[in-house]
Amino acid sequence: MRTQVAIIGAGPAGLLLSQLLHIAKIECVVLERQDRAYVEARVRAGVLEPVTVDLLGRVGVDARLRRQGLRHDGFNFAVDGEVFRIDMAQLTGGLHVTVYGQTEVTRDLIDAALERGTPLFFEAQDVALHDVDSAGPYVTFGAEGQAHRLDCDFIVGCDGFHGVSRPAIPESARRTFQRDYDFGWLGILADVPPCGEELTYANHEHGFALASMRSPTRSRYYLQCGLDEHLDAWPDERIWDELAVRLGQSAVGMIRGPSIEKGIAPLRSFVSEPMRYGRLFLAGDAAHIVPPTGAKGLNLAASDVAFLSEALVGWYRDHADAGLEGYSARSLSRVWKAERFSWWLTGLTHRFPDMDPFARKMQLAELSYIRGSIAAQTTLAENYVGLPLD
Ligand code: RFL
Ligand code: PHB
Repeated sequence: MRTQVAIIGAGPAGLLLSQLLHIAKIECVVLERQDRAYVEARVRAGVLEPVTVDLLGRVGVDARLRRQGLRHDGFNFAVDGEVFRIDMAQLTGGLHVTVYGQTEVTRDLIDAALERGTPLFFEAQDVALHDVDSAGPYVTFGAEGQAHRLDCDFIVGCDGFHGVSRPAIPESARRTFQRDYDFGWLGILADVPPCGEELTYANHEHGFALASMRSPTRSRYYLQCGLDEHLDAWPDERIWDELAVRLGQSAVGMIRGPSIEKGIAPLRSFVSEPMRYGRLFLAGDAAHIVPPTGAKGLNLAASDVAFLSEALVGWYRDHADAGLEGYSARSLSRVWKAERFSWWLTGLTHRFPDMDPFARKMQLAELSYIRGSIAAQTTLAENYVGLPLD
């Protein structure tokens, strides 16, 4: 087989890139290790920046998002149970985020890809990258019992943190920056109405909590928990009780119900530089991870592929390689700002194992300062709603 761009991974990054290339009439093939049902069922992010919504509109995959996405003009902080609101729209000149699950984004993009005839191989086995630093890179993989070789001009690694693309760059040619946190998030999904109209991020002496949602009838909640904790120790009733404590005022009237999904995810800050090696480009979680506190992971995957598709269009249409040369630096500039924001918001809202009473007072003072300062709220709001695609 031969194509122009081989895309590894059918998460948001790979799928959105395939559609951006499709409208630019650049051929691609997408190789995904998991089956379709698995990819569509993975519950992850839920908050889309305007930049991400615009990109989905640009590829014409926003009909359901426009109908079912929830417009959020603000969000709340709960500090030891007491609530105040950040009016994002007012602070940013009218911008807002959209609550629409990553599962829905993925489903919409897969439907569009299949409808438009984008070659998409699910259950691709043993995907391996070859000669990435030559002008003739190729990918080998197994599908439906057969071995395949896919020749291409470029390979894009959109295969997430545990994928095979980043390790295809020699260690001597990349540098990693990493911070692991000593806690995780226990997340639950339940078919009950959310406890408020907007999201609430809670800093409580027991630890962080977040009240989020997927729709007017489906709630998503998170609790900070220890990395060594097991789900067995967290029956639904204990989770609801703890949410009520940490969310305080904002959980008054919270409706409880059986969880339909439950899991613990570790928190990590990670960047691998550069995001290019020869004819191999990395995008999304393959190159960088943020802790979910700022809701930036999926949005960064989208901005990476926006930059990369622009660069590839420049290469194919105008035979210009300046875009490809500049891709890594351009993406990383936005990535590092989101890394900073996610790290800062994590530090502001979580309970750290080594936190002494002074450190806790510093968190409370900063939250109190934000509550009373339009300047501080503006900084927070412009980062939360997402920085522009420079
Ligand atoms: P993805 O979504 O991980 O997709 C990568 C795809 O590549 C496939 N793959 C391979 N395919 C072929 N060959 C291989 N060898 C392969 N190895 C892997 C995988 O099966 C998968 O389909 O990366 P992408 O596209 O860069 O998208 C990034 C986002 O998914 C990610 O940033 C966010 O979901 C992060 N994230 C969250 N972000 C938020 O903003 N809010 C959240 O609440 C939130 N929760 C989460 C998360 C990430 C999690 N992970 C990675 C474990 C919760 C979890 C559990
Ligand atoms: C979610 O709804 O899954 C969600 C929302 C906001 C975050 C993280 C996760 O910051």
